[in-house]
Amino acid sequence: MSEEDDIILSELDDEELVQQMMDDLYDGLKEEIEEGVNILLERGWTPYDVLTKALVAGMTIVGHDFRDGILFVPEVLLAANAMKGGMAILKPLLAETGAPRMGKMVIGTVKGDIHDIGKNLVSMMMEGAGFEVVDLGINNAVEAYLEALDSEKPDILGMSALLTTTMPYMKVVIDTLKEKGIRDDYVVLVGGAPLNEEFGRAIGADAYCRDAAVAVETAKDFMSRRHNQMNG
Ligand code: B12
Repeated sequence: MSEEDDIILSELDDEELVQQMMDDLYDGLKEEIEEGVNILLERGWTPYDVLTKALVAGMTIVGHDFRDGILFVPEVLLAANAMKGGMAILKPLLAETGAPRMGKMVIGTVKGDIHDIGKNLVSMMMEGAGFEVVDLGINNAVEAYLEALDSEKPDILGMSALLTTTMPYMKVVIDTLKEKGIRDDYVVLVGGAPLNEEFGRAIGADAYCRDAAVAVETAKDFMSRRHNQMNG
């Protein structure tokens, strides 16, 4: 490689570095992403800003080109892998705010769906806000949710779906909770790119959350309402 091609990440200013990180995420370069994350943190960026302004912003570009048929599954997997490398560095930092214990959440991606980046982000942000999170991973059938609700006794159930073909499964889970007479024991939050508020209402969720920050705010809101109810 010639010298001109060799980009030294630490010599770029913030704006150039973020731009380069978006390119590196696009190219699935995990080590470069990890290095970029560390440089931004050393420069005093908050973990949340690194997450949203570099990683999530970069993944949005990947998403557009995947949709438009410019990128394909193998490339997107590499990008996702690079993103996870960066997220692994940020996770302990987002969780170490020492926030008081807010409540407990069980979260999982629904059956047939293996997308987990958004779910993982929600888990990280919830932990950072003081929630205890039990992550069931991907491809969860209704039985897996029921088992976890029974054994973990959370306040909140979170479900994630990224495919229009898997999002209806959330209704299967909620309907099963209704049948068993336990629907109102939990605050049910749903999320994922193809969902919207109307869908959340239609399937009987308590709320649809557009992103991880909204998920945290919504969860806090419900917890304080629950708390007031118990005291009132
Ligand atoms: C990365 C990716 C993949 C990776 C997943 C890697 C992984 N470990 O997750 C791989 C390559 C494996 C993949 C596979 C497939 N994918 Co894909 N994928 C994506 C992509 C590009 C990005 C998703 C992502 O990570 N976004 C970044 C995160 C941060 O955002 P997010 O997931 O939306 O999460 C945020 C919010 O939605 C919300 N949220 C999410 N979950 C939850 C849960 C709760 C409780 C709450 C409160 C909030 C919340 O908060 C999150 C953080 O802010 C999207 C494009 C897109 N626009 O979404 C396509 C996309 C979702 N995939 C798509 C498709 C079609 C597929 C495949 C079917 C492709 C194929 N032909 O094989 C397979 C399906 C596999 C399966 N059975 O699940 C389509 C779906 C189209 C549709 N209408 O259904 C999309 C939209 C791309 C497109 N436009 O064509 N994919």
